[in-house]
Amino acid sequence: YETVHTGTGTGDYNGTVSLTTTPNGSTFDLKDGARGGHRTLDMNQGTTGTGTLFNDADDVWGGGRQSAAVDAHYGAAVTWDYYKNVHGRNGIRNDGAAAYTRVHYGNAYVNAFWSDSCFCMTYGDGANNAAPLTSLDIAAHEMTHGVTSNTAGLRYSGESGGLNEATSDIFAAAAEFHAANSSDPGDYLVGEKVDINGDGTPLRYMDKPSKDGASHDYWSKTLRRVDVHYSSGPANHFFYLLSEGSGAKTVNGVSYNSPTYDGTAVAGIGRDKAEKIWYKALTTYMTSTTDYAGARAATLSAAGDLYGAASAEYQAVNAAWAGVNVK
Ligand code: ASN
Ligand code: ZN
Repeated sequence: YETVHTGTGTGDYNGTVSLTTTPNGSTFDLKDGARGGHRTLDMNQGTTGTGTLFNDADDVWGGGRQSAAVDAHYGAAVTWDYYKNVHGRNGIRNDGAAAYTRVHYGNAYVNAFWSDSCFCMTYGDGANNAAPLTSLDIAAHEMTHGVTSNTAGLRYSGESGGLNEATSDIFAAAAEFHAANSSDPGDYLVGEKVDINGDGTPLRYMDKPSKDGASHDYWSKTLRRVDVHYSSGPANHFFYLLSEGSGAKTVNGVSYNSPTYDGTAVAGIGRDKAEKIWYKALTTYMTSTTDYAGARAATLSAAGDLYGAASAEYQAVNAAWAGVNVK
């Protein structure tokens, strides 16, 4: 029989955290019976198959090969809890079933990805196999690709691809804030705990996406031809403006300065409401071919449903889209 057990683990990015594990004889498997049976497995630098389920003698995890597993297992749990507690969503497909997680994929592989075909998330170990891409926001980003795939199904190219990517960045930030982990407080940055660029900078910035040197801050006709990780910029920027408003602001010790397309100031409505609006838009109004104009319409419909078409929230959605040149 299986029981839900609570162990502890120390990985690379989250301090010492609780981990939900499963007793296996006198040992413990890295399997989360409280969240659909989510398992974390060791690819041992390989690139095929499902890998080997992590197992530990004393349920105190971390060090060596276990560190990346601790972070990824924790990241999947906090993302599961975010969707459950905030949106009432029971797992990626809303059916209570878990995906699984593969860590130590490939040799010095500097990426992480979601796959519909395995219904699983996979993480490389980064440069020199020394910087696993297993931070909380990256885990939430990849798991959210599964949610998007099973809801709106935003096609992964053109403007819908940018919206797909932005959805992963938006809920990565949201899950990070929700987890309230003191080693990785919430922020509007993506990948800031993993030195993916090699110079200490985050991978993406939601307040002003162009700070990464490639993402677009505003919608334009050319956006449809831009890589989806850069055409996500205007939607990430919309979400920041809707949450926090334009101009200078410090949140959890991180300073932001968010511009608008024509310089008109935008007032934020708070992250909680912005998350509710994006989630409802994603799960009820967006489809595989939704573009930026469609995302504006979807979020306005969602805001209307949630707060009324005469509400300040509805007007803020309109203003935040104007702030990124979607009118
Ligand atoms: N890490 C990337 C992502 O999740 C992998 C990809 O390009 N799909 O966006
Ligand atoms: Zn992505």
